[in-house]
Amino acid sequence: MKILSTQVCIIGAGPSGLLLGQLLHDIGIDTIIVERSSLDHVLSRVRAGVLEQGAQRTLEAAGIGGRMHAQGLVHEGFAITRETDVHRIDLSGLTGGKWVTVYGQTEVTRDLVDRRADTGGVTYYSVDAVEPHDFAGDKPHVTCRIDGEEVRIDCRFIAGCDGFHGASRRAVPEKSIRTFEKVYPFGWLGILSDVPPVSHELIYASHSRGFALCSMRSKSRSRYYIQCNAGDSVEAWSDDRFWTELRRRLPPDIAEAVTTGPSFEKSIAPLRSFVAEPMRFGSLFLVGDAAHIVPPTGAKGLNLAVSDVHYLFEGLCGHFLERDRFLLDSYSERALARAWKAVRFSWWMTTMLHRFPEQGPFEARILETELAYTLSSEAAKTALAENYVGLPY
Ligand code: RFL
Ligand code: PHB
Repeated sequence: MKILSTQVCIIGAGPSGLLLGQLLHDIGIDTIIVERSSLDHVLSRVRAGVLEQGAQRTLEAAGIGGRMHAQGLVHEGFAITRETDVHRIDLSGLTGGKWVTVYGQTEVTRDLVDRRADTGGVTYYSVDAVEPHDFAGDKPHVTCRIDGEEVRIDCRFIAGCDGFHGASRRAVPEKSIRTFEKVYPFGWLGILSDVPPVSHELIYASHSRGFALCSMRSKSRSRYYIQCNAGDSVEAWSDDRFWTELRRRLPPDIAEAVTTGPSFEKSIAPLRSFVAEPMRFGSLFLVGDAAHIVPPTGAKGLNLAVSDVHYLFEGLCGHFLERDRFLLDSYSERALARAWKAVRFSWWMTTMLHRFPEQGPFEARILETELAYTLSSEAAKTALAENYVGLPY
């Protein structure tokens, strides 16, 4: 067996793993990243689109602000439509000047991959059988298979950045972890198409036929989603069927303004809220989607992954550079406190804006009233805007 050694072994080269790896690498803390998928696969995944300012600052600190600032689109507000009405949420006006940036996760990942390559960080792709071991103590290791060869990576800490289906959380003994989960009875069918977005701001549409979202990746590339049944398959949704259904869920003047075209990506994402507690098990830390999942309605998943990385990076700096354990010891508590607030917000936005198949008439009226109240109250809109732009780290 080949033996490698590093200070922090990072499992997963999604945004959490690559970002943590870069921040540590830049201050001279040695890392090895092991990723199950190929580099091509990692670079082709289409996911999140909205970055909070706090997340942008952390990405800048990792040296990848350039393209994000040049190509990202600053959004100072978004619209919520309710059947035929349109209401603008003035994010900047309601939060004392804050905004979000629309810059795709695919681009963030590409920037991080390029920066790691430029700065000589080590990442192994297409790695099989990754498993963390002995993390109850302070000499953990990770075993895996790289190019068919069995490899053992000795390290001081393991960062489990391997997403919801990864190996890190699964390695934790059942008695040491508590999980909380809600699975929603619908999914999001999303498409990418090289057509100009219908509006320069995002539109979250609540409609009796179901939720829809008009988003974008650039001024010439649109990202649209519609709520679909949990069991739907992509094959059942031709482009024509998608565009027709999207338009039906938008107010007529907006529907008419939608430019349609062929989609080049189409996928269905299930919706789930999930939290694992704690986020630290001895020398193993869970980060990002490995520890928590939120439905995409609040645009929080990637942003939470970045705030986890921020807290863990501070903790690891304390440990390696200042011999101070406080921030590392409080990682789980700090990360969970912020994560639960985003879990609450994402659940609230999802519940308020979607149609639930099992909803009775009482719940339906309550949710209509929740939306009517939110759109008519400055206090409620302020709370919505404060959460949407991102709570402080
Ligand atoms: P990722 O991105 O899942 O990366 C985990 C990486 O680990 C690898 N891996 C393993 N590697 C080694 N060994 C194993 N056993 C492994 N198992 C897995 C995987 O291949 C992968 O490379 O988790 P990370 O880094 O924590 O990042 C989280 C974000 O990807 C996620 O939260 C967001 O995409 C969620 N999300 C959104 N977040 C936002 O902040 N704003 C949004 O607008 C937003 N929109 C979305 C979204 C997610 C969506 N989907 C597809 C669920 C829209 C959608 C449709
Ligand atoms: C996206 O552009 O993919 C996107 C935007 C806002 C959301 C979710 C996804 O709430």
